[in-house]
Amino acid sequence: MNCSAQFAVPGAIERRLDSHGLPEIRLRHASGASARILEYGAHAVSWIDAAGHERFFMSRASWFERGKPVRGGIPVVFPQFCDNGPLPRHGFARIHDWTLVDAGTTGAGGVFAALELSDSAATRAIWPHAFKTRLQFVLDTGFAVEWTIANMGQRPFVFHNALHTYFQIRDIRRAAVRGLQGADLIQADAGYGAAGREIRFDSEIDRVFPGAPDAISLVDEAAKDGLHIARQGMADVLVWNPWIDKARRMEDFGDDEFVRMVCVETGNIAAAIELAPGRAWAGLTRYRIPGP
Ligand code: TA6
Repeated sequence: MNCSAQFAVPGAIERRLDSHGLPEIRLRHASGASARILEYGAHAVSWIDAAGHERFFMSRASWFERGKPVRGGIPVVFPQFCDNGPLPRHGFARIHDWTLVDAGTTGAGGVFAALELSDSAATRAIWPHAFKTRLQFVLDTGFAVEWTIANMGQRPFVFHNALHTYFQIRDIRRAAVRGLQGADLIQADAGYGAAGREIRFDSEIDRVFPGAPDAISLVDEAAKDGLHIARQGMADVLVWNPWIDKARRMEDFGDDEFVRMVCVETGNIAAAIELAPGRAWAGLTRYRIPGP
């Protein structure tokens, strides 16, 4: 069922209700790749690459109801990261309805959808600033997220933001994140250290790598697979896996699901961004499957 034909492009862009009754945008690329983005939270819930592999993890126990975050895909974190402030954890952007404002094909043959969220009485009640933020999802042989945040008010404000991306992998115990060497290390549950050549997993990890190199990669040895992550304007990387105990404590996450996922997040996590009135921040993250 099409909620609206306004942005429909036959075979490439479709707007419909998902199986939970939430409006979603479906993108299809000539390569065979596809993606689905919920208008709720501007939440990308699926990216299937040209070879037919689902790249995003989605918990089988995830909620799909307004007021609760979706557990998988790309939760949009803004204007607060985690519990570092008075707002709902990870801010309010992921639990608000965004508006589809544009969709179509790019000059390079990609397919895109753009969604926006602006301040409202509900957001101003908890965060007294006028803003407009836009996420543009671009599907081609990879998947990119282009993000702008504008201060529409008369006073400066500061924010943290991140793409809290859940990747599906075969086995966390045979996975690694490479390219973080040289970055400092802020371990949520321990002290500081310098990241080595690669991050491997044998327990819960919840680590921020401030100022990490712009190009990193996720290696999924068990599946002989992986992907590259490049970013601009997003200073930090965070790597998270809940492991056994935390997985058991999460109501919207299966006890065994920690084995098949890892979050490699990109954003401005360690340090806040300050925006003067009338100014805007722009950044992007691009996910790419290594070529044959
Ligand atoms: O990004 C890592 C983290 O901050 C972890 O500490 C964990 O809380 C995770 O986010 C998930 O947060 P959520 O609010 O989505 O359950």
